[in-house]
Amino acid sequence: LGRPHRVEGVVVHGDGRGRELGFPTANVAPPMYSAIPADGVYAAWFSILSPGGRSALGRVPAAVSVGTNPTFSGRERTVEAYVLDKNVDLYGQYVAVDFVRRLRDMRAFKSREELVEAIAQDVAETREVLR
Ligand code: FMN
Repeated sequence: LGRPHRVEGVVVHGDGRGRELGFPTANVAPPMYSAIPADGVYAAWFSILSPGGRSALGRVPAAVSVGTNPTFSGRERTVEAYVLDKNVDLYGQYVAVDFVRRLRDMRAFKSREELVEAIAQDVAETREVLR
């Protein structure tokens, strides 16, 4: 494409599990007919498109999960961004996710601990990729 694929949407409330896992995510609800990348984990650039939001955050790295959260037997396919190093309330903001690189498949882990370990690794890789 010559540029990263972008998915835009409003940040909505998820199951609230992410905070508990130590990796709170912004659940992005894209409009109908959006082209969502295949299930997996990605390094991406995250930005706020709402008026005034852009200056508040700029473009920041994010580790993004696309899938049904099989570890928790989820059914709904979600696009969830863990925004690195920023602890800001993103609910209701119109945001953009620019997918830079696919890191791995979405997996059903045997325990939360294994999932948390994998996400920590994803975050480290995201840092490397977007440095
Ligand atoms: N969930 C899985 O079931 N399998 C995965 O491999 C997986 N990888 C993830 C990688 C990253 C970088 C992130 C941020 C999340 C990943 N998740 C994965 C999703 C978590 O299960 C999800 O963020 C958590 O359950 C919180 O969901 P909630 O926002 O609906 O509360």
